[in-house]
Amino acid sequence: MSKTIIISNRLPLQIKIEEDEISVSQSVGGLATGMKSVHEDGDSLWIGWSGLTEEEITDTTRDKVQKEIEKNKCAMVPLSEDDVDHFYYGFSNKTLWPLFHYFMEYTTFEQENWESYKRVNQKFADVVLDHVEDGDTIWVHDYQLLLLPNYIKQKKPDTNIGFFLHIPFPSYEVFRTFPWREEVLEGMLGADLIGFHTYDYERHFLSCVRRLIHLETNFNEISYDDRIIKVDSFPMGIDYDKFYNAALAHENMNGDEKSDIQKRLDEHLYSSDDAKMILSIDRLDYTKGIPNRIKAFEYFLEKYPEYQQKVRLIMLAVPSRSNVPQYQLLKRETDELVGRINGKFSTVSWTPVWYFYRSLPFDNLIDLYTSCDVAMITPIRDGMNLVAKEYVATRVKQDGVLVLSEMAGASKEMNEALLINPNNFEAIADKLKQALEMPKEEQKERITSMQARLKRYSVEKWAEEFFTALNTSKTVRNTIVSK
Ligand code: ADQ
Repeated sequence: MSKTIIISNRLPLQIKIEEDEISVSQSVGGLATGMKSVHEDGDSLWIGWSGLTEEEITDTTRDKVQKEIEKNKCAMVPLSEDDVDHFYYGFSNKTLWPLFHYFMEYTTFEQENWESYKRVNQKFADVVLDHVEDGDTIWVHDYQLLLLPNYIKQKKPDTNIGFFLHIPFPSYEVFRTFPWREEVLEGMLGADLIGFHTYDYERHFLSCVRRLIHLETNFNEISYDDRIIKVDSFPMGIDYDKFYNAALAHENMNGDEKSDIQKRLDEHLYSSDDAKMILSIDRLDYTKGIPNRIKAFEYFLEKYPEYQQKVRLIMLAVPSRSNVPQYQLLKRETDELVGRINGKFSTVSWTPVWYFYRSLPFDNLIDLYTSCDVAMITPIRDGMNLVAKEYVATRVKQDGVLVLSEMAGASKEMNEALLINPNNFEAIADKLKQALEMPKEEQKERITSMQARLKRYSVEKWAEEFFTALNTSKTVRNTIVSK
């Protein structure tokens, strides 16, 4: 019987070793949730890196780690410290991540990192080849594994391979600057179905395939060797019910059950009749437009001084890739900007920005989502942005306003948000004012229609539609071959 193999850079498990004892917890991210039912039901295997380098796993702990991984229907790709440095921090995060997000000035092209990227993609392929059988369905995820589909297809042509990119695919003019552009395109073309969050990313990819490796495309199909490869957009959703139900439970909470964070948020909200809160949540990443957001909020307070003392920006930045220099610079810049705006406007009873630099537990995320009147999500570039969707899902009273960057993939589906260009501070200030003054009826109309769409197109549905398309492409291929 054929099985399903899911492959991502990281396994959906958090494994920790302390004094030769290991502890394992399940990841709660969007991908882990979306794949949950596929992975738990039926015959399936998840292949990825455990998060522990080979140097961190000792002879005493190796067996225990291995057993836990197998128990969770996973298989581990062994990565050394050197792999993590060059493949992950080097090529994935200093080349592909900035390039694909149009940050050319941050992009480095290092031969040594490219060699490591190829080597590690091959390591993934070796583990896949140990487990795969003809007829299996394979779903490869994201920019760390662009070469993997082809490495598998070369050895196992009778497998059905899907690839999904979670970040933007850049336009031809940007992608053509990349020294290893042909190899990467050919790597992706090992897949039978290639998925993106939006139609624009799909279009960019097809244009690169035509112009750089001169393949024929017919609408969203590519003829390559003797295969037809399908390219399509699958906008990723969230676990809508999980966020909605958590917010509903939060509504019914009594005073004693409230977290300290919730109590502090309440203090501000009840401080005056017109006190309001604006929320932003992201990984601390330069693509998320955090400095722009602080500057735009500063400009808003200057342009509309009547909001001083009343409106507060609650900004949660989750530490990320903190050993990459650009992220260290961003951290410093963010600290300075928060210091500047708070120094400039604070009074004894009010500070304009509350800044948390840490990862908060799920319950506290719900505290933030449900307490804030406006979510201000202003990435410079973002493949999708799930935070925007999670905010809307938690608005159980159908109030609240989403101010969203046009540069986030999510903006293509969320037309009822107030859309902004993250570089236009004038427009952001005006939209913030519009959001804070929006009549309840209008808020309800906008939130209700976004909620209906998010509920319909949940992350489970996203995974289901991708698999259906992948299995259809297999059926079509079989028909062509048998003719
Ligand atoms: P990310 O860049 O990580 O994902 P995003 O889509 O916003 O960005 O997802 C972040 C996730 O982390 C959200 O589900 C959020 O709830 C969670 N999170 C944020 N802060 C947290 C905290 N403090 N504690 C716990 N969880 C927290 C990449 C791409 C995106 C794309 C996703 C999915 O960059 O564009 O939307 O993959 O494809």
